[in-house]
Amino acid sequence: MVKPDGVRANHTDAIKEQIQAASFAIISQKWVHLNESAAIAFYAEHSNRAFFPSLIDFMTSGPVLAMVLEKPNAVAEWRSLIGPTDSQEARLDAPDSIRARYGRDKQNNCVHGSDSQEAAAREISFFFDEYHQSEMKLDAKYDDEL
Ligand code: DGI
Repeated sequence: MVKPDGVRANHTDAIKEQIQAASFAIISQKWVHLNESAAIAFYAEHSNRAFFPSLIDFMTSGPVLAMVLEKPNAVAEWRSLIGPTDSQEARLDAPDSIRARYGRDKQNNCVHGSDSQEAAAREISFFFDEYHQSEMKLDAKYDDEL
């Protein structure tokens, strides 16, 4: 997922170029504007953390681009391409990573990546199953760019 900060700063095309250069196939993609209940559901595992309210504000602040990426060992390969959670740490440890290049800090880190096969299955279903669509405001205004 390209998060609201990455979309706002127009990094989506550069990120897609990095995705393709790393030999991922983009299987599906969709613009979505998460509402509060959708953002809370997506990050439910962090609901007790002090940063949660700020994370929800951030994740609902604008549209995101959700994508299904395919490649052997895709979960680990994508996590490696995006770099550490904290963009400042990423600039030190993984300077070519997406978060190092386009993120700002721990929260405004530009992209999301599922952290396991199970999370990937759950998150793909979250964004792409019709059942969940009523949870989110779809952002159709960018659709002709896909
Ligand atoms: O899987 P990641 O996105 O790399 O990291 P995560 O699952 O630990 O955290 C999910 C998101 O929550 C992360 O991308 C940004 C936010 N977050 C994590 N730790 C902090 C944080 N936000 C703030 N403001 N402060 C944190 O310490």
